[in-house]
Amino acid sequence: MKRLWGLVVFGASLVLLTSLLVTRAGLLERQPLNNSAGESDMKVEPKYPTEGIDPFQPDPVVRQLPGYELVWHDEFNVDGPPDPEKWNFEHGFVRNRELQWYQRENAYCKGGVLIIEGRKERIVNPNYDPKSDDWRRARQYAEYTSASLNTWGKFAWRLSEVRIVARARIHPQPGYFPAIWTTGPGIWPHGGEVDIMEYYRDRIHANFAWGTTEKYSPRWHSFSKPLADFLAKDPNWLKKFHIWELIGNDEKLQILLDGEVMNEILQETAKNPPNPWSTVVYPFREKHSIILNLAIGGPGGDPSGAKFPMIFEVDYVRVYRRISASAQE
Ligand SMILES: [Ca+2]
Repeated sequence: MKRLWGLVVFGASLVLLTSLLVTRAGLLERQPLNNSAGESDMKVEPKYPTEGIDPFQPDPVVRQLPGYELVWHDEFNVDGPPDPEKWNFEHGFVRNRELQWYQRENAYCKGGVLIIEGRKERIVNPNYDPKSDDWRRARQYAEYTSASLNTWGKFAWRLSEVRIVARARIHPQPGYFPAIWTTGPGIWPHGGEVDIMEYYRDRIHANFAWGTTEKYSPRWHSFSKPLADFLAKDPNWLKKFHIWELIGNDEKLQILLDGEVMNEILQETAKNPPNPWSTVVYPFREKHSIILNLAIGGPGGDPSGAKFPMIFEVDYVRVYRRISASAQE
């Protein structure tokens, strides 16, 4: 039974992985749609509590949220490798013609945070085939390594019911492309993708993607803001941890950074049209898994002028589920 479950999980992961392999390349071509942030009257929920927290240090206190129950979290507070019960690790060349070779040893917990480390180190590609049309095989070497963790096949949550809270600190460099994101069931992008946080090329991005009538061709609802805007308000911004959130319900989803709405969308807008590949209609009412990664190159640009190691720090990921009004009665 256990083996069977393992096969199911492996199969599901493979399907997801395959779809992701093919399709995150869409990042390179996407154009921002209209940004509705700040233009609608969507009400922001109470700000995630941060009273008394040192912004420069990890926050070890797991917060309770009124109206929510904490259903899953990783505090990354035990030094050593990330918990394999919670996380899968991607391996090798994966998406977007990025430069890094993913390997699990580039992710480790230390001092209360998950550290994903981008290194300049040469890896011989065991799948190398100079005649291959597949970029993952056509490269003889990787010149960089990094790590990518996900909960595919292990944990997933219905985005219309949860508030995902992640505290992280970024350390920009040329070519630096960290992300906190989610994907839903089945073929991408019809299962949906939420980029709760991405950073590349001097901007912080917050995006939603879902399906169209064309295979592997997403509709994006994108927003990005120059890092300079944050630095203008707070010169120490990059030295601090920040809180990224995804808050969903049956009507809408919002991506927040330190309580500010970065991007938002109505469920009714993010609706897949009828298509041959997926029965999912509302991808953001489905169960999504979480991915944490640090890519190098690809949309992040040329890392040749970067200082290594590159570091992406995650203090915690907490998933809260809304206690519905009927459950409270
Ligand atoms: Ca922590």
